[in-house]
Amino acid sequence: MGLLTIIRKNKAKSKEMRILFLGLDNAGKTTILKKLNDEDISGISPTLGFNIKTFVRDGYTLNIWDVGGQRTLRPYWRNYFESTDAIVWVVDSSDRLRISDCKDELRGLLQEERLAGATLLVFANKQDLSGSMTLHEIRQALELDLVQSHKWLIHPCSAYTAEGLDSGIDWVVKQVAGRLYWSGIQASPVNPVQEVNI
Ligand SMILES: Nc1nc2c(ncn2[C@@H]2O[C@H](COP(=O)(O)OP(=O)(O)OP(=O)(O)O)[C@@H](O)[C@H]2O)c(=O)[nH]1
Ligand SMILES: [Mg+2]
Repeated sequence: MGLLTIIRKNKAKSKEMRILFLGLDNAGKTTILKKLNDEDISGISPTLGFNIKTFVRDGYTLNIWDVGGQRTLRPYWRNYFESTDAIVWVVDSSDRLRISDCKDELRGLLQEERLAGATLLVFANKQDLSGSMTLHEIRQALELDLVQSHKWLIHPCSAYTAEGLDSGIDWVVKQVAGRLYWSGIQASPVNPVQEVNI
């Protein structure tokens, strides 16, 4: 029995997925997760370590790791890479000043060997703010069209209004489930970018 088959079988038993929420500080990672869990989103402080949240979606257990994004904490991100099935990269769409930093950090992440097979969702958060960057602007600024190493999608959302959150997570679950649990799944084209306007 091949290693991949063993991994698939073990994962299939538990139907678990490990999802890593990363992005610059203030992007809205913790707020998104609290909103998804119907928790109060007022008074959230910067994450200094990490939070873990567990959700059940479509019969899959999602173990989500939300790691603080402050510059001094970023060297510790690598401690969370092992066995990651998907990365959710959260972007503050109103933060034009740091979009270049955001690109550099994402680029570094995508070069990590331990994240090689992971699906990538880019959440363009804070779309409720007027003047926030459009999906097209963020896609260009992050140079997403150059990303061939990971299956990716950029998706607009707002943790305040909840728009786009469920549909983004649903895409992640579908992609990971397709890769890990459905045997004989038909391969879909690389990087089928869908843009959903909210
Ligand atoms: N307008 C608006 N503000 C948001 C949204 N999501 C988060 N915020 C605000 O952005 C700030 C940062 O949110 P956090 O969830 O703490 O950001 P984070 O990415 O977890 O930050 P770190 O833990 O430092 O990495 C908070 O003041 C939130 O209220 C959103 O969709 N719209
Ligand atoms: Mg946080």
